[in-house]
Amino acid sequence: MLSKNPPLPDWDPKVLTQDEIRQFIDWGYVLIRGAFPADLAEEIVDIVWSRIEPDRCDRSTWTANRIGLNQFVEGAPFTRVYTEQLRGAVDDLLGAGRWTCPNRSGWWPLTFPGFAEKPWFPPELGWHVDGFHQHTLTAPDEGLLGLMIFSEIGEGDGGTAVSLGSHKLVTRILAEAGPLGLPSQEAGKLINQHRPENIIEATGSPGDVYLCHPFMRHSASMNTGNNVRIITNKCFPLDEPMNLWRDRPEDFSTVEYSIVAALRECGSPLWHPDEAVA
Ligand SMILES: O=C(O)CCC(=O)C(=O)O
Repeated sequence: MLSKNPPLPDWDPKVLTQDEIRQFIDWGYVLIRGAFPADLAEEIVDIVWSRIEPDRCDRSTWTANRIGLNQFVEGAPFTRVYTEQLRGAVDDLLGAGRWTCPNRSGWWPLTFPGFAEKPWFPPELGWHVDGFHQHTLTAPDEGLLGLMIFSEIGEGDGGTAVSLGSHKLVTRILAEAGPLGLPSQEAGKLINQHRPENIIEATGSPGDVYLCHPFMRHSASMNTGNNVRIITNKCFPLDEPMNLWRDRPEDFSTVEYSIVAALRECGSPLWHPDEAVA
């Protein structure tokens, strides 16, 4: 459910609707359907298959439930996924001119069918917030978590499990840690003292992109479907640390605003910028 108050700043989003921006602030994600063309996804999937050992056409070679292709796919055709629509949506969340469009993919976690049976259930373990950087409220390292979908993912097909609204818990934990924040492992331990709530599966079609809050808890899930689940997890870093102390509400990016809103909601104090080390 979307909250009604307080009213959003006087933003002029390029792609997202007011409801989508409100959803991002409340629940930490938006889903951009058809953010890039499905035939481009197919072209890139061919490249991914050519770089891994399992054979696309020979199921006997699918011997693990999960394979991570740690290589980036760089340059064209990959760069064509950053369509005007996708770039506009990222602008709406991070602020135009505050991030640089990447020229490559993220890593590729692939999950294979045949290792778990229906019914799908949410993972018990593996919940985390991305990034090995020092986690602070303003760190620029992970501006957005992008889950970019390259295969058809229905329910139970191994879509990333995402704990909606968890950016608020993580905001509180990082606020309590103070301006120096926490190393990623420490942050992970504190976050994992809480059970993940409001779990959804990141389902979708080739070309869909989930743009998630940088503090979003998520975890890999078992593929109980019939097809290989292919996504790239693409981080969209910021050019500079976030600024949570802007004078005019409309100057905040949506992500900055969501952090300030979460602090207000949980009653956590925001330290002074002079103390902040991002
Ligand atoms: O495989 C997935 O669905 C999630 C992967 C993940 O958690 C990550 O890349 O951080």
